[in-house]
Amino acid sequence: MLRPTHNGDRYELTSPTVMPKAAGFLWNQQMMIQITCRGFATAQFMQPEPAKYAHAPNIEAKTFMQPEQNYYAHHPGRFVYIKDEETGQLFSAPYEPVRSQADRYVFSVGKSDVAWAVEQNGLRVEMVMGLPTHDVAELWTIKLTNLSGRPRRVSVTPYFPIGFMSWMNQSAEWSEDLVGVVASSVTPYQKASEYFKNKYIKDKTYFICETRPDSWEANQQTFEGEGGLHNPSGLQQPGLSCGDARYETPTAAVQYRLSLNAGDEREYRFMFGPAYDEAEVRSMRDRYLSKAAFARTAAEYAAYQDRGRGCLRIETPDKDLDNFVNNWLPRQVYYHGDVNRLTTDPQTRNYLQDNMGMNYIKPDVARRAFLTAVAQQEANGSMPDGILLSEGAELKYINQIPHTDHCVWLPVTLDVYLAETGDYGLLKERVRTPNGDSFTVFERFSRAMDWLLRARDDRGLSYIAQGDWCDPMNMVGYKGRGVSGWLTLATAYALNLWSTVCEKEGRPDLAKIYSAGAQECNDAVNEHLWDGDWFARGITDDDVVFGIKKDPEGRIWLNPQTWAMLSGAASSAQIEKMLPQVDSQLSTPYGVLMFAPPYTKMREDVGRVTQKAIGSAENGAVYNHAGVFYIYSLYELGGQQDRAYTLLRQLLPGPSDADYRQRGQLPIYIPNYYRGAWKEFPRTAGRSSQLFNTGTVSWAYRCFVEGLCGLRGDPEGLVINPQLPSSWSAIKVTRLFRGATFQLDIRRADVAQVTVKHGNRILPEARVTNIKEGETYQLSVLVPE
Ligand code: CEZ
Repeated sequence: MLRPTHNGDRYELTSPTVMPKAAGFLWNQQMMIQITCRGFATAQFMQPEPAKYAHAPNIEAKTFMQPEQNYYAHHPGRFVYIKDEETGQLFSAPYEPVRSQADRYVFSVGKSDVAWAVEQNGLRVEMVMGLPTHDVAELWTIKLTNLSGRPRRVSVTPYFPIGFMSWMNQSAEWSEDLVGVVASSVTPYQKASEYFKNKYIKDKTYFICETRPDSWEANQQTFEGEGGLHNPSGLQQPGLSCGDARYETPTAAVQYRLSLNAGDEREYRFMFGPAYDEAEVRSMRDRYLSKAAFARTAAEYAAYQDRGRGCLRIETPDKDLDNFVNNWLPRQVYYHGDVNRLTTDPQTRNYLQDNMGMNYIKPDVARRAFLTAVAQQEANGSMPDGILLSEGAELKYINQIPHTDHCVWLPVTLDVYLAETGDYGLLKERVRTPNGDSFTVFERFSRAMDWLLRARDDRGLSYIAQGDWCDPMNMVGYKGRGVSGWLTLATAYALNLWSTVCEKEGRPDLAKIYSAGAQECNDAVNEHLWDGDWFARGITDDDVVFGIKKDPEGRIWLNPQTWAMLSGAASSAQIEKMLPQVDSQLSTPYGVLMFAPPYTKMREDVGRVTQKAIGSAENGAVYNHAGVFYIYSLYELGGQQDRAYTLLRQLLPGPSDADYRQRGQLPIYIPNYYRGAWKEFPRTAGRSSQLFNTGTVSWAYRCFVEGLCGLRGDPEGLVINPQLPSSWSAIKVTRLFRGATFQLDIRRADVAQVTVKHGNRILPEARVTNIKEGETYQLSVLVPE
């Protein structure tokens, strides 16, 4: 049903129905497309705000990328109808809209293209979609082969619906000159000022053909007619009717009528995308629409993807895990660092964490991101809710709601930058903000820490305002008094990390202030929020402690336990109590729950998180971002390699067929959540959100690099401390670090501590210093049994 192929470069799924939402995705810095095994697609491009060139058939809401999107017959997609013109038999590839069962079906997701091969009725259809590296367009190859061993008369009809473009103005017509359908629209607006903003945006959608078709249709209704998409009226004629759309819903359908001898094949190329005007379509056509240009573009795009390979290769007893870590996880990390989730105002915490992952791929990008972020620091030292990335960008959606955790992420993510690069020079850079103040990065971080210390109540607990890491926890503190236990602990962790940097930078005075601040936070949490076996989540505006034993819903939350371990608030006696509680109350076969039990009704002193569907998203799902914080904290704690590995493995679907079916997702990315409510609703538990935007991935990669493989940088070198699960006796690792290559053979042995041999020499400690760029280090590492 599902298997990795081509050395891990691709995943193949052999059914369009067992995991109907299974999808692949491609992106470049201007666009993203997610396409399912059945041919449904969601694409967006930046101009500079996210926009679409293929729309739903009705007016769509503008929103951020959503989990668990639903697909329906008229959902935008990329399809081709194949009709036997002698018998009238009709099918479509990849599967929609006709939905007839193929004799052979393969959905093949690669890193740099998505492809299908579908055989039915003696014909094979192969479809491949690629993207250019720098432009917005889809490049499609559709190939038909006659397998039936006899001559055939068939029609081939690519159908690329364009959908409802605009209530102000939409139309489409055939362009003889461009050899394709060009649809035009005016993005709806009302304010005169919007006119000037929209004036140069790409309001056209084109579908152009390398080979001139015999007929075409640009009008959705004419094409579909009374037959419906399963059997469009347009396909019951001797040819399409070559119609246009005049303030009617546009579509792009083109038809080739063929007589094929046994074994004959035909190959067609198409482009689909947005444009400002016809001249732009023309230039796109000239640049890309030929066999040679497709091949060149595919090679360039593959090279672009290859630049996101990451810094780690592993060979472990778990081959599926190796495949994911070596091929797909760094790709997802790269995607986040490369495009910032295709928004012009990423949430500050997302921006910093996405760039945290980029440290393992392109640290110079992460470095610039720190400078961009602190250049938007407020005069009082706090960080804004979102970081503006383009001229004219505005804070939107959740970024208009005050969240108080953003400063925390500065030292937390800097920690990885410094560990990877050792570049403390970054701290000396001077950065000016629009409000006119000018400080070094070091000073800015200190000011952010000072703000965190101030933003606490007289108990020493951090105010939550309308949310912390948990976006929809918006009513714990909306009256101005409520506090977050998690944030207080995260503040302590951030202060401790920053204190270490201050020490290293020759500022023991500041180091002392921040570590004393951290201690104060930890003490406050222990005094007010320890509930006997675990830490509470917070205290509401009306002084109600929540996330405690007596709560029937939202009784135990994962984040406070995790961060109490990271911050040092939890003593070993407390940890011994907490971990079994997490195991028994929060673990599921699909990973660890963000909290339990889920809320079944609104709690007005907690907020809209309690109104989300039971077991979905933040309402008690296996919310992987929270899960991976926990995994990281287990590796940090040490001695927890089995708990950590089990959970790390659960981030990823598989390897059993039953698990793939239940989650419904290919193991090529980690989604933001799997449904929770494992006890309440086992039928839907484990179901993937299919949303590959998530802060999980940078932490997951970090857990593999620094935790499982135990290869973390320090100012002078690389520290080696692998934490293999007890069922493994050996692994092999290749790690790129500061320009050098480390090849490690790691095995268990009868040693008291980690022992590293370089050549014939046993190193005095499990650490390599004086690393030389360009060098390859072959190390054999022994870890205690
Ligand atoms: O958003 C994520 C945020 O991008 O939720 C995380 C948060 O830490 C991330 O920064 C946990 O709350 O309800 C909402 O408004 C939220 O926006 C979430 O739905 C969630 C989105 O699903 C992710 O795109």
